[in-house]
Amino acid sequence: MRIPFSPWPESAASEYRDKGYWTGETIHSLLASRAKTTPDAIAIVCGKRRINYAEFYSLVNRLSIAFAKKRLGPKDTAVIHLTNTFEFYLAFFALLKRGVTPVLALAAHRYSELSHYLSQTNAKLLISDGDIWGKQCSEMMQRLQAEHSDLAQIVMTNSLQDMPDFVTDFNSLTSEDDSIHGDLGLPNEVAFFQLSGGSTGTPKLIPRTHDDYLYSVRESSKICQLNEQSRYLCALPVGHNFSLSSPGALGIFYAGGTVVLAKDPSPDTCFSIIEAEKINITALVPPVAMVWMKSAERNAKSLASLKLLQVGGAKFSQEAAKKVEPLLGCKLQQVFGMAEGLVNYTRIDDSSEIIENTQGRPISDDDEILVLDDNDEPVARGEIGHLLTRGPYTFRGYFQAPVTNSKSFTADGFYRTGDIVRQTADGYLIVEGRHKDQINRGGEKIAAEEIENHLIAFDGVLDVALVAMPDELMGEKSCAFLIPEDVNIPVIKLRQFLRQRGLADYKIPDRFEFVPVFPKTAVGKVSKKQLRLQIIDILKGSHKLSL
Ligand code: OOB
Repeated sequence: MRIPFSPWPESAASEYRDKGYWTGETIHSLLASRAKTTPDAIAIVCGKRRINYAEFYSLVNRLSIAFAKKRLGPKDTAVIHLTNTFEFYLAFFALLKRGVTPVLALAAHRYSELSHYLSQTNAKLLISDGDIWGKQCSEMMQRLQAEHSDLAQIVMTNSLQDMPDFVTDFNSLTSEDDSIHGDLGLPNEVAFFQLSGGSTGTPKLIPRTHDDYLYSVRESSKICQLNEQSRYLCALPVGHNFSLSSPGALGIFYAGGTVVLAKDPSPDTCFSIIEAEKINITALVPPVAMVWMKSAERNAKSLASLKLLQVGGAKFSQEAAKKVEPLLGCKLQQVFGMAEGLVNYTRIDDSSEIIENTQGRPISDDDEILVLDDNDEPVARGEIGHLLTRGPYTFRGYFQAPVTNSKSFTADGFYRTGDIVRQTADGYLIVEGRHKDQINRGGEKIAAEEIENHLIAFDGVLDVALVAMPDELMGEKSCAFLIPEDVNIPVIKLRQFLRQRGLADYKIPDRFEFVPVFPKTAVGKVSKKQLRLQIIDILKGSHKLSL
């Protein structure tokens, strides 16, 4: 094993192979076959650049050789921290080809998150782009390099032209170079790390193998009926599981379609791209879908080419779901997925009843679904319970996290998703809530414990609890309840403190409340349920503000 991971038991693995789910191919092989079958078709549009499959694959090969020359290879890891640019896919495929394992950081991540991924994986390479860091960029990069002795190289790039040192000229390759120009990815080993939304103090890494990921990509591509005419707008962050594989960019590459990148998901940015590029499919999180629906009332004609809008990442209300087709003129598909594996889709031909009221059903007949009560006993079909799952593309353990793993899995390998669901008679899931201690801020996940650990380090804070508060647009925002040592602390100082610690912006609490004590449960733990009710009361104005 090059990168240690929890494998599927051999009996399950051979079943998945026998059934043709795991084909023994690598993720980058899908690009290699497209470069052969449809070399001239446009794979990616990024700003003014249009890259066809042949060029794309040739650049991937060149960059993979450049990685080899930098002595990067199997057993090495690299952190990719890029905005929505062509370079993301280029770096991703080139690393896979070289057998180097990328960690797909989100562009919103900052020092705190990056530092954590670097320590966990001893990554030798960090690929970032200057734009997202603004002025503090070089300072933070220097700090990361100083603190991580394995980190030999940081590549800052916005375009290929900025990385001449890295992309060797194909024509000047020697026979020695040829010998390092192999395909080093192994189908049944870890291809890359996805990130968990998490509920623990530190972000967790999810190892995904070529075999398991590729299966989910192929099936997702079929479920969404993608083909060479599919034109996908990637408006959500490129590295997120939704936009990468559900069916996302990889599903599009598999089908031979075109991925068009948007730098942000706002209607201002996206509507003109949709019109100009004749986009027919895209994926959004619920708050963005709501904003699009508002804008479309004035601007519907630019969306004429759009056939399918996928919405997922957080619960999409039934009322909003009903409005998609009338306002945007396209079909809705609900997607309930997770970086850990399981992805559910409403199917394109499903009734509007199902599309509007459910979050879909699993990709695979072999996705095993359990809905259990608090004592791990199955509930009756249609009743609410904890969702557990196991299957051909659901992982079997977080990277080097034995304590979390012992809590996150049953003895027979079912993953405890932390979601509360109901399953309909025909196997569709309806998400009813969440058991895990996480805030879902319009699709962006915040692990309460991670933020609490930061805030408790602030001088003058005695205790802290982070909870979700309802928000009309985002679904949820975060509220930090603090017990101060003596006097209330200026909120601006708390925010500054968290920023200085290098936390991603979306994780900084939207609101702070100071209280003398926390409500407790019967067993004496902080009652987050009570705190959530307290903040709802405060928002309704029935409580005096404590600020
Ligand atoms: C996607 O992946 P993650 O890893 O950012 O977050 C997973 C969690 C789920 O466990 C659930 O709590 C929530 O996000 N979630 C939804 C949902 N889709 C995700 N909750 C309610 N309704 C939905 N439709 O978010 C993700 C990965 C692949 C495809 C789509 C979303």
